[in-house]
Amino acid sequence: MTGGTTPLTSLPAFKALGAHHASLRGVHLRELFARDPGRGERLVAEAAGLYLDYSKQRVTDETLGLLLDLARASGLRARIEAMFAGEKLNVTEGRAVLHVALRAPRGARIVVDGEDVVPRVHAVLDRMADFAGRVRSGAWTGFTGRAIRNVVNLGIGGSDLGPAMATEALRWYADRRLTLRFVSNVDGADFVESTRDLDPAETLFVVASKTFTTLETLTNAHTARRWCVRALGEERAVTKHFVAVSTAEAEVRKFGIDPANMFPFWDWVGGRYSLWSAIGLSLMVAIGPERFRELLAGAHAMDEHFRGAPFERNLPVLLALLGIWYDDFFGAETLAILPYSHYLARFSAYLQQLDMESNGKRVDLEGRAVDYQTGPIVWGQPGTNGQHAFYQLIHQGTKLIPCDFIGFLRPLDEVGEHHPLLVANLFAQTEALAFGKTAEEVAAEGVPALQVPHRTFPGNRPSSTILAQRLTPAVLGALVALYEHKVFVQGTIWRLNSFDQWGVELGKALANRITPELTAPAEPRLTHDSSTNALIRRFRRPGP
Ligand code: G6Q
Repeated sequence: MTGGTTPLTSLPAFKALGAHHASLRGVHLRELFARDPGRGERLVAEAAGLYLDYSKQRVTDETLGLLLDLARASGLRARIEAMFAGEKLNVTEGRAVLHVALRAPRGARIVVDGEDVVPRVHAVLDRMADFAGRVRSGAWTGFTGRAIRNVVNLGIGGSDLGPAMATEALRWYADRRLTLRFVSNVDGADFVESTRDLDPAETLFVVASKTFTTLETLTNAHTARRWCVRALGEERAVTKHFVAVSTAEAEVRKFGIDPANMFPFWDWVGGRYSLWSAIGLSLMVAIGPERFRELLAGAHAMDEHFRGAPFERNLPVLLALLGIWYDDFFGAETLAILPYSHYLARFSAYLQQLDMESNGKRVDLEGRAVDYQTGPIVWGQPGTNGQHAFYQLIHQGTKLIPCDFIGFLRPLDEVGEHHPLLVANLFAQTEALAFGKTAEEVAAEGVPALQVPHRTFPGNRPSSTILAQRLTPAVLGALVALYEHKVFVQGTIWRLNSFDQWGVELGKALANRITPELTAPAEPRLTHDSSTNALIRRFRRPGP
C-alpha cells in the first residue's frame, strides 16, 4: 500500500521536505507576505460552508507542492477510496471504518461484507427520530405517567465526548424544556452532582456503550438504576426510564433493558467516530430529528468534498499536511485548537480524543517502530478566555505551537457589541502571532530600554483560521468531519492504524487487578513494585 515498502523517511518527497525545511526555517512570515501581497487571498480553500485561510502558515508554493507529493506518494487517493468502499482498514481488529456510511443519504450504497449498510443506518435513524419525537412531545412518559424532562447520557470516551460536545455546541437549537446531562466518570461525584436536582419520575437514562461492558458506564448505569428504582418503588420502572445504545444486545438484555428500547450500531463504527450513529441519541432528543439530520448532511458534504476535491483544494488534506510539516520537520509537539465560540467549549476536548487516540501510535501497520513523529498533543480552550491564560507562551515562549483558530462571521444571538469584539480578538491574535512586534517598533513607542526585550514579539508563529457563517448543525457536522478526515490523512501518511486504541488496555487490566486489593477484608499479598504496593497499603489504612 502506502509507498510500497520504502520507509516513509526514505521517500523522495519526505527527504525533499527535509532539505526544503532547512532553507525555509529562517524565513519570517513577514517576508512571505511582503514577497506576495496576494497571499492572504491565495492560500485559502473553501468547502461545505467552511473557509480555511492557511496563508499565516510557514509555507511557500514549493512547500505545498512537496507536501502534496508526499500525500500522493503515500497512496492517499487509493486509501480514501478503500475507506469509502468499506475495506477493513482497521487491520488489528479486522474491521471496516465506515463513519461516512452513517451520514450517507438514503439511496446511497455502501457495502460491507456483501451487504449494503445504508438502509440499516436509515432504519435506525428513523427509530431514533420516532423515539426522540415521543420524548420531546411528552408522549413517552415515565413510570408514573409524567413526561420526561431530563435526559442523562451514561457513557464514556467515544460514547460521551461526541454527544456531550455537540449538545453543548448546538444548545441554541435545543428544546429548553429538557435538561441534558452527561455522566462519564466512575467517580461517584459525577453521578451525584449530575442527578442531585433531578426528579427520577421525569428522568430518562440513555446507557450508551458499544460493548456494554465498560466498567465506568456499567457502574454508573447500576447506580442510576438503584436511584430510579428506590425513588419509584418498582423494578418495572426501569423499562420506562432506561434505553440503551449498543452493539451488544445480549449484554443489554442482561442489564434488564428491553431490546425494543435498544438502538443499535455496528462494529464498523469506531467509538470516537460514533457521534453520527445511535450514540447521538441524547443529542437528537435535545435538538430534534431535523436538526440532527442537518448535522449529518453537513458531515456528508465534507465527505463528498474530501473524496472528490483535488488535494490542493481539499480542506482535510491541507490541514493534515500542514500538521505533518510542523510535527515532522519543525519538531512541534502540540496543536492548539482555539474556537472563538462559547458553544464550542468542549470542542478541543473532543478533538483531543479523536486525534490523540487515533494517531498517538508508535508502530506502523506492519508493527515496526516508526522513526518519525506521529500524532501531536492536541489541546486548547475557547477564546478569548485562553488569551488571558496561556496565550503568553504561544506568543513569547520558547516553543512553536501551531494553532487552529475557529470562528463565526455572525452570532446566533446579537448581544450589543459582543460579536465584533469576539471576532476582532480572533483576527488580532492570528495577526500578532504571525507578524509580532520588533524591538525597533517597541523602542519607537518610547518604551524604556529595560522593557524592550520583554515587550518584543518575535512573530512567525503559524496558524490557520477556519471561518463559517454561523454555528449551525450543518456547519458543526462539516467541522467535525473535517478533523476526522484530517486525522485519517495523517494516519495514512504516517502508516498508522488510526482506528484501534490498544494503549488504553493495560491500565484497565491493572485496575481490575488492584480493585480487589483495595477492598478485600483480609490484607492481600501485594506483588506489585514497591511504589504501587505502598500506595495500596496507604489506601487500606483506616482513615481518621
Ligand atoms: C473510542 C474508544 C473508547 C470507547 C470507550 C467507551 O474510540 O473506543 O473511547 O468509546 O471506551 O466504550 P463503550 O462504548 O464500549 O462503552
